[in-house]
Amino acid sequence: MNKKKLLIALAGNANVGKSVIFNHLTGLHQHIGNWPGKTVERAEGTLHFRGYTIDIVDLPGIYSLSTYSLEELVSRKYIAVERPDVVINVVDASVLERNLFFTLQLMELETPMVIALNQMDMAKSKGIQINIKKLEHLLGIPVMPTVAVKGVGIAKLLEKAIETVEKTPAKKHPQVTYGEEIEEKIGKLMEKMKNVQLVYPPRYVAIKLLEGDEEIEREIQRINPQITSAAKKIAVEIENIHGHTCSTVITSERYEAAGCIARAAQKLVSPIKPTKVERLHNLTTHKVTGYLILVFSLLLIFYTIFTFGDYTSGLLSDVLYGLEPLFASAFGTGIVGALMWGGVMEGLIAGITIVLPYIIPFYLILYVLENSGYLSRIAFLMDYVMHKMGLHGKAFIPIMLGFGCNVPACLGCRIMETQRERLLAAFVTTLVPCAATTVIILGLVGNFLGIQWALALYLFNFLVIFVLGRLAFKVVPGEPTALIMEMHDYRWPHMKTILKQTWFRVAEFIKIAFPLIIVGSFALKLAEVSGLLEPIAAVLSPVTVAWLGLPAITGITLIFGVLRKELSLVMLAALLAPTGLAILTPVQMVVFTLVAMFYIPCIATIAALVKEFGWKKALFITVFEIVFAIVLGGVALRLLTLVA
Ligand SMILES: Nc1nc2c(ncn2[C@@H]2O[C@H](COP(=O)(O)OP(=O)(O)OP(=O)(O)O)[C@@H](O)[C@H]2O)c(=O)[nH]1
Ligand SMILES: [Mg+2]
Repeated sequence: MNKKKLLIALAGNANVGKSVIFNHLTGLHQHIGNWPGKTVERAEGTLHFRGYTIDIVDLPGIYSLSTYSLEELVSRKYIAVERPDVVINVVDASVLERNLFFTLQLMELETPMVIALNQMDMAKSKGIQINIKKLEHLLGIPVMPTVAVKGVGIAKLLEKAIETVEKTPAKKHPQVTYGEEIEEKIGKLMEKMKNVQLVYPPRYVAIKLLEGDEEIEREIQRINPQITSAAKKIAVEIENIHGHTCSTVITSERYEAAGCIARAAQKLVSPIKPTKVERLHNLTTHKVTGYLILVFSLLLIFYTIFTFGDYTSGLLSDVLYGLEPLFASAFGTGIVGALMWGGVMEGLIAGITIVLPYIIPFYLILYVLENSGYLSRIAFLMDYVMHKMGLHGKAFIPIMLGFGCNVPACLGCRIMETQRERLLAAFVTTLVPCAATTVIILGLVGNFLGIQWALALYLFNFLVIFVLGRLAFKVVPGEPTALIMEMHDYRWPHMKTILKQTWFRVAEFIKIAFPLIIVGSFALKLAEVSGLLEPIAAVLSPVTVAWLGLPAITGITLIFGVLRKELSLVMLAALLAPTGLAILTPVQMVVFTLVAMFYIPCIATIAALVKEFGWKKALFITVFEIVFAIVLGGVALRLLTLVA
C-alpha cells in the first residue's frame, strides 16, 4: 500500500492554542518526547485524512520577541532542515499584531504556510472583528478562522493545509519588504551568498546576519567568513545612517509591518458580552466545574433511568405475569402450555420489561443530550481518558450507556464516524457491567463477601476494559481516522426530532432483538421440558467443575444467563435450595461472578451486535468473551486458592 505522506508543523507564539489543535488532530497517535539535547518538549503525532498519512509536529511556542529563545531556535531549525510540507502558523486573533510579528519571520523562512486564526471567540468578546479576506490578501497566505477549544474550523484548516501542498507549483512566497536602504543591503548580501549552499533561504540568512543572529553567524562563519565580515560592515553602515543598531532598525520595521497589517485587517467594535449560551459552554467545559457538572449529570441520568425503569419494569412484569392463568386455561399445564408460557411468553415478557422501561428513556435522554449539544461537551471532557484506550472521546457515551444496558449502548456506537471506531467502541461496550451484571456483583459478592469485594470487582472490570480496549485498538485492522469534533452552540433540544429518533431506534431494536429473545427462551424451555438440562450440565462439567471449581448446576444457570444475565444468579439461588447461595465458598462466589461478568454479551446484546456489524464479528466477539471469561475464571480460582 503506497500511501501519500505529509509532514505538517504547527508553529506560533506561546499559548495561542497549538497544543489544543494538535490534540484534535492526533488524539489517538501521539508521541511526546524532548528535542534532541534540549529540554524543550517535542510532541509528534500521526493521523489519516483524505488518503494521506500525516505526521504532525507541535513546535514549541515562541515566548519572547527580541531575544532568540531556545524555543525559537528549535522551531526555525526544524522548519529549515526537516522542510515540512506545510507549516500551520497558529495565531491568536485577539492579539493579532503581536502574533503577526512572528508570522512575518516565519514567512521569511519561505515555507508553504497556512494560518490558523485561533481564539476567534476571544477576539469577538474583546470586540475585535477581523476581515479574513483582507488578511489573506495582505499576507498572501490562506487564513482559516478557528476556535480550537470547540473544534470549530479544525477540519477545514486541515483541508486548507492539504490544498496548499497539492497546489503545485507553489507560488513564490510573499515577503515583508523593509525600507529601501535595508532592502538594498539585503540584496547586496544575497549577492555574496549566490554560490554558497545554505540550509536557510539566502534572504533569511542575509536578514539574520544583519540582525546579528549569533547562531546563523556561527554557521556562516564556518562556511564562508567573508560573508559574515561583509554583513558586519553593512550593519555598521545602517547603524550610521539610522543612529540605532541594525537589529533595532529591522525589528522596528518588522513591527511596523505587523502593525500595519493588523490595523488594516481588524476593526474594533464594542465588546460583545458572553451570552448565556457561551457562559454555559464555559461552565460545562471548565477544568473543574465541567467535570463536577458531568459527574452530577451522569448520576442524575442513571438515577432517573433506574428509578423509572425499575418502577415501570415491576409494573409491567406484574401485569404480564397476570396473564399466566389465561395461558394455562388456553394451552393447559402440559408440555404445550409450558412451551407457550415459559418459552414464548416469558421471552416476550423479558423483552418488554427491558425495552420499554430502560431503553426508551435511555434513547430519549441520549438524544436530548445530543440535540442540545451537551453530548459533544461530554466527549470533549472525556477525550483524554478515552484516547489512552485508543478510543475517541465520543465513545464515552455508549460506554456510559452500557452501565444501564449494553443493548442501546451497542446501537449507540453508531455515533462514531467510521466502521472501525464503531466496532472498537462496541467491543468495549459489551465489557461494561450492565444493570443485570450489577445485580450479580452486588447480589452475590457484595451481599456475602462485603461491598469492598464488589468494588474490587468493578475496578477489575474497568482494568479489563482498559487493557482489552487497548489491545483491540492495536489488532483491529485499519487505521484510526481523525475524528475532529466540532461543537455547535447549546440550543434547546428539538422535541419532535428527539421523539422521532427515539421511536426509530426502539422500533429497530424490537425488530431485531425480540425474535431472538423469544426463539432463545423457547429453545431453552424445550431443552428443559425434554430433560436435556441434566445431560447438558454433565457435558459442561469439565469446564464448570474441573476448571472453574463450581457446582455442575452452574452450567445450566449460566446458559440461562444468556437471556438475561441476572437469571444466572436468580436460578442458581433457586436450584441450590434450601441452602441457597450461602452454600458457595467465597472463592466460588468470586469465580462465578467473574465469569458472569464477562462470559457473554446477553442475547439481546448479541442481536444488537449482529444488527450493527454482521454475524461474523458478533460471533467473534461472543466466542472471544466466552473463552476469555472461562480462562479468567480458572486462573482466578487457582490464584485465589493459593492466597486463601
Ligand atoms: N477561548 C479560547 N481558548 C483557547 C482557544 N484555543 C486555545 N485556547 C486556550 O488557550 C490556552 C493555551 O492553549 P495551548 O494549546 O496550550 O497553547 P500552545 O500554543 O500549545 O502553548 P505553548 O505550548 O505554551 O506554546 C489553553 O488554556 C486553551 O484552553 C480558543 O480557540 N478559544
Ligand atoms: Mg503547547
